[in-house]
Amino acid sequence: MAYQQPALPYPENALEPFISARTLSFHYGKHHAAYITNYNNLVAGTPFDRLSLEEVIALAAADPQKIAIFNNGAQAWNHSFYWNCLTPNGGGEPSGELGAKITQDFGSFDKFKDELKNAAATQFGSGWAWLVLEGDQLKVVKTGNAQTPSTSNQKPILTIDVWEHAYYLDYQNRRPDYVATVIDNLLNWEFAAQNFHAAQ
Ligand code: MN3
Repeated sequence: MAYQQPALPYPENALEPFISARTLSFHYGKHHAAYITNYNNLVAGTPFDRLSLEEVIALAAADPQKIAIFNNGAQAWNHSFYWNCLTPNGGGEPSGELGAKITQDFGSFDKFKDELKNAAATQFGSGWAWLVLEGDQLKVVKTGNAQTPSTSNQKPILTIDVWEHAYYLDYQNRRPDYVATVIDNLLNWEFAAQNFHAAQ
């Protein structure tokens, strides 16, 4: 079955002034859409066609001959997840069980933010910075290119896309400014809390 691109959970201009409508237009409308088109073309007529995107990602990750399917499929999934990690009037600090677990595992919310910023800044080249649950521990990890935490037995809670196409129109080379702005103004802690609850 073809994977359908999920609708953006907000209008393209909803994240301004932090992420422009122009960036979202290219990022959602061109980059994400192209990964999905490529993925659907690659799996069409193969046994993967009958599996879910998540099932295909897990199988393709273990087979070097399926690298193109993995790259396009994982990028399709990573972006669908990323759109939900952002929300207008986001940012702030999570409360409830996720807020308490972040304090327990990182020492404080500020220490968690520093780790996330550091992971995003030090991911060399294209990739992603993540908050994940591994076992019963929250961790900050970074992945290169299309890599996604589910293939490392980590459950994604939150992510920030640090490919240049995510920020270059708005921030040019200033990736740390984009990451700090996203953390302070756009992170969707309600979505993260749902992921954390479901991951346990
Ligand atoms: Mn991207």
